[in-house]
Amino acid sequence: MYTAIGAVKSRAFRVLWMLEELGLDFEHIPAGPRSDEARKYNPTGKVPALLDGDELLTDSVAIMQYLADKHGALTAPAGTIDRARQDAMTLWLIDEFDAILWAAAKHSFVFPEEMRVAEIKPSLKAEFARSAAALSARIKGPFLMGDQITVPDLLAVHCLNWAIGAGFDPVDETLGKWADSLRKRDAFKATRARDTT
Ligand SMILES: N[C@@H](CCC(=O)N[C@@H](CS)C(=O)NCC(=O)O)C(=O)O
Repeated sequence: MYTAIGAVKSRAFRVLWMLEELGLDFEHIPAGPRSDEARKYNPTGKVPALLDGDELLTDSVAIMQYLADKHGALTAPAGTIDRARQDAMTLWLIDEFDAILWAAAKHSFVFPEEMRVAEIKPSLKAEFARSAAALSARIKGPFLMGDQITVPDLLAVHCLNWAIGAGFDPVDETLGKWADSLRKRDAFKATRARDTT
C-alpha cells in the first residue's frame, strides 16, 4: 500500500499524478511543506514523500521514476538507450525548469525576508522563457520522448503549471497546446480534483 505525503499545490502533484496514471491504490496525506504533519514522515519537512509499506522515499522525481520502474509503465526500461535519453530529458527539466522556478520561489516566499533578492526575478523569468522555447522546439510527437508518455512529460507539465502560478510569461503556442493535451488526461484531472484549498 502506498501513502503519498504532500499538498496537491506542491511538487507532490507529480507523485499523485503518477500514482493516478498507474491506476494504483493509495492514501493521500495533503501535508504542507515544513508542516508538523510533513515532519512526521520526513524530518526535513520537505514534500513530497512516499511510504511504500514501511519504507519512506523522498524526492518527487526519484519517487516518480521508482513507481514507473516498479510498475513497468511511463518509462523506458533501465539500461536502454531510450532510458538514457529519457533520463537526460528529466535532468534537463530539473536544471532548466525546476531549479529556476525554485530559485524564484526562494526569493519570493521561501527564504527569510532579509535573504530575498527581488532583482533576481527578471533574469529567472528570461532564463525560463529561453528554456521553454528550447523545449517547444524539441516537441515532435504527442509526448516528449515520442509515442509513449514518460516521467519527463509529467515533470514538464507540472513545471509549466507552476510557472503560470508564479506569474512567469506565457509559453508559445506549440508548448501551450502540448501541455493542454496532457492536462486533458483523466489522471491529471483526478489529481487536480484532490485540491480542495
Ligand atoms: N527536489 C525535491 C524538492 C522538494 C521541495 O523542496 N519541496 C518543497 C515544496 S514543493 C518543500 O517542501 N519546501 C520546504 C522547504 O524547502 O523547506 C523534490 O522534487 O521532491
